[in-house]
Amino acid sequence: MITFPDGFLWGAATASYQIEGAADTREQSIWDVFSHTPGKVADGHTGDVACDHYHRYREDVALMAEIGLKAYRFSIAWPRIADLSFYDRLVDELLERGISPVATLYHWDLPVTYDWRDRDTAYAFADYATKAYEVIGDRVSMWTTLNEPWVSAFVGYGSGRHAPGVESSEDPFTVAHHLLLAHGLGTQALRAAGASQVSITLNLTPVIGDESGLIDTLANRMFLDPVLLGTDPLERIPDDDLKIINQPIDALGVNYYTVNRVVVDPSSPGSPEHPGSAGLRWLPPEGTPTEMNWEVAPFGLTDLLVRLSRDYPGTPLMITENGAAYEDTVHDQDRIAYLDAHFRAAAAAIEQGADLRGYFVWSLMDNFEWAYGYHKRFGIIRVDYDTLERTLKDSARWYHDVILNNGL
Ligand code: IFM
Repeated sequence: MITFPDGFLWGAATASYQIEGAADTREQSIWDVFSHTPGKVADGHTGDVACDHYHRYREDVALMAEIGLKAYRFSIAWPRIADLSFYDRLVDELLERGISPVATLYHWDLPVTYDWRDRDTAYAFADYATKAYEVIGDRVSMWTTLNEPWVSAFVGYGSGRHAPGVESSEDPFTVAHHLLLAHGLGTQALRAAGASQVSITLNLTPVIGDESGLIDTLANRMFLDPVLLGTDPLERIPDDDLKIINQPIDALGVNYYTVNRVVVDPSSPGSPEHPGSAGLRWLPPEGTPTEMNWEVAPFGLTDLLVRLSRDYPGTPLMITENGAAYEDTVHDQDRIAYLDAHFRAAAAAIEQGADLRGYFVWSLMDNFEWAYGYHKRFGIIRVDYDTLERTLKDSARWYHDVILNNGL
């Protein structure tokens, strides 16, 4: 039997645009514009209705309680800034069921009036953080400033596969700088308002086969180092900003899905999401991949957590996302196998000294998977998109037992 430390925080995660719907009750975000632009999202899917969580949150919190979740990670839609009362109701409902609210301020649904290429957006983010804290700060256990700034910068403003759909090799660096600044200013704003627990979530992907270290810098270190060490491996961020970015934080959120396998190939143009990577070619996944065509690589999670504890000591770690898209069935043995292997990999990292405090499965329910629309299903709860009916998958029942036993 593998057991996890006492008080280990088992949870599940979602994000506002991916589940809430009720688009008519808020301002527009860049994802509303992007998804309504023909050809951007598979089959013209949008988040207008999504899982209608905005109206069905009570039912969803009841399902969380049935699974036995200790914590729920959700994101706040910045475009709801004029009226954040939905999160007030959600947080109360969670607490009534004994579930700790973990709130992310930015999971990609930027109000259309802003653009991350503008430095001012970072300051607007800090004002928004203050406002959000005023509404639910007294009841949130952990704040997360940003979710996966790499994706916002390099997929939103590099390859253009995500909103706002900008294709550029230079903008991602400006955007990454401003996002990091937003993290620093947002953390300062949350602290000034009274927050004791503040974190950031990074998507971190171990790289296999790149001796130069370039891809590790572009995928991982260019976010880790400024936040946790106050240094910039790319030497693009001015010192004054690095000081703001390098705020003490209480946890590092880690989103882990897979590894990057690359090989030197002088004829390769590289990847548009890793500017400067010409001469490197991405290899196909080894073994049977998930429906995202991502390699199932639990060893990468152990390596990553151990590396983080070694290179960035003193910051507790939380897995804020891990999970897999598989075919649409409630008998999801593939997902159980994926989670089982990754839970074991996390336990192995703890054995080796990693200070891992919690684990949030992605995702609580099937949802809008960005450019793939509703075609990729990550949920441990199935959503019928015709009726919006929810059904616990076998993985949710299996997870219930893991949580109950605090182990496998
Ligand atoms: O659905 C996304 C989520 O919004 C951010 N992390 C990765 C997930 C799966 O692609």
